[in-house]
Amino acid sequence: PEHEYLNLLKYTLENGIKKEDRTGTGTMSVFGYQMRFDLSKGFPLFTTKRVAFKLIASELLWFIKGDTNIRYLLQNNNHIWDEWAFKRWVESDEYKGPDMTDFGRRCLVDENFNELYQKELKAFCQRVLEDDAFAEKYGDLGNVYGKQWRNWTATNGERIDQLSDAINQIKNNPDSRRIIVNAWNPEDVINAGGKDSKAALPPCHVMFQFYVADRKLSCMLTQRSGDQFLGVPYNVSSYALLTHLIAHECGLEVGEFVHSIGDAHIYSNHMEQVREQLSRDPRPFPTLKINPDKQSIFEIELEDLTIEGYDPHPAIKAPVAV
Ligand code: THF
Repeated sequence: PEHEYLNLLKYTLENGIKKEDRTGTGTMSVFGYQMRFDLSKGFPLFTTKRVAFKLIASELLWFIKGDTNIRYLLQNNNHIWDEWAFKRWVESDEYKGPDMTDFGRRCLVDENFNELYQKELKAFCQRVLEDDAFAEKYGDLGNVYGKQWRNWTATNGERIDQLSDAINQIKNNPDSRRIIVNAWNPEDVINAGGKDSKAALPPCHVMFQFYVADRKLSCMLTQRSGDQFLGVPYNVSSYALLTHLIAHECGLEVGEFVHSIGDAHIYSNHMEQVREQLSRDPRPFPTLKINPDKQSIFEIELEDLTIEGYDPHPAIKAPVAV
């Protein structure tokens, strides 16, 4: 099961092409790769390095709520989206602190700058937690996943709740071949990440589709870009969790999670970490328990989710490319 992922890492080391990228870090990249995980055989939370289930779960619950403001993540001690909100803040006209241009790269090569950056980032997070007006303006990532899943704005101004629609289809029209949630809104993607853009980042997981057969729910994710070392372990567990939650609500068993990635890359500053991870032997996947007293995915909270039997190898640190 975990071999699906380890094989992707190996395949990329052996066949990947050196490719520059937006962040300036450099990658080894392959194009078009698919992995399959049978969710009935254990919950795919990788074991060859420790992966923080709590961070994955709080991020997913944040999407499900339709929230796009990192305040909720910070309240749950989740810092995986900080850099993208921080970027919008330091590029705004209101920011008057030390120059943070290109902070993602500079903090890796300049220890003095890194100290300054860490301090500035910490102050930013603190302010998002404490200052409502500031949080509303600068904690928000714009039209990212939560917005598109729950609150897509149609051209006539009406709102579309794609996630609820998908769940209703699974319940009432399970043979449908149109059970799709699409996060890629071309209008919002224009200039995404740039100054005054509508979204801090164009979605990496572009769309997902559900499939019901034999009373089992399967999910396929189409991802345009996958950071194999940091992001992909999160993405796999996140969509596995989403599939479990929806199956739970709909009274179905879980089937497969199918993961298709367009540009699947290993960043050049993750190579040693990948080799270390590949030297380790995978262990059995853990199991997921969902509080049986809650049915709707919109009621589930962090405390309702438990992972049992997780015995991973130690975590492996790596810098994230912004
Ligand atoms: N950008 C890049 N370059 N990679 C990504 O994986 C990524 N994401 C999201 C948006 N942009 C991205 C953010 N998701 C970590 C994990 C997921 C992220 C961002 C960062 C990360 O650093 N994880 C560490 C531990 C973090 C911690 O403990 O705070 C890890 O070791 O797993 C992909 O959707």
